[in-house]
Amino acid sequence: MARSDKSEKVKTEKKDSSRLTRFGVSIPDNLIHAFDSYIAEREYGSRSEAIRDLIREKLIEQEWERETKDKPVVGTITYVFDHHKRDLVESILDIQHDFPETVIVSQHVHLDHHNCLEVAIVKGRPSTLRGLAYKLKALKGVKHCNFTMTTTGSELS
Ligand code: NI
Repeated sequence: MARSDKSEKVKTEKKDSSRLTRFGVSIPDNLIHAFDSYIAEREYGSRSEAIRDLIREKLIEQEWERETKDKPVVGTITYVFDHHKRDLVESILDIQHDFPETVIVSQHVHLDHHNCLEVAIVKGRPSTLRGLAYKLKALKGVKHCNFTMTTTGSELS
């Protein structure tokens, strides 16, 4: 890092009188290396700055979700998982069966010898869709899970 967290803290405190909280985070080596590359590509001054932006992004997402309330939306849940974990495949199917009205279609692609990718197209209340995405993401062996929401189009002119 070009600038240490400590110097950044002092600088930010001068600029903005709001109090800063420092906390420790445990992250696997490979994840922090990838995150540092992400930070370098976007020319962030520090990890703290990048983490703050990511947190803001998630909070804005949540706010948008709250505003849409019960209006149905459509979305996609994309996840990559380890094909060799047989229980995992069963668990994914079980979760999808718990949401029969929500999952419109899911498409499976065999990426390589170890990995599978699935895209589920989903429709329903934002909270339901997010709940489904969280369940899939939480499964051990799901390496990546991305959830996007969009409008059903009915309110677009
Ligand atoms: Ni497969």
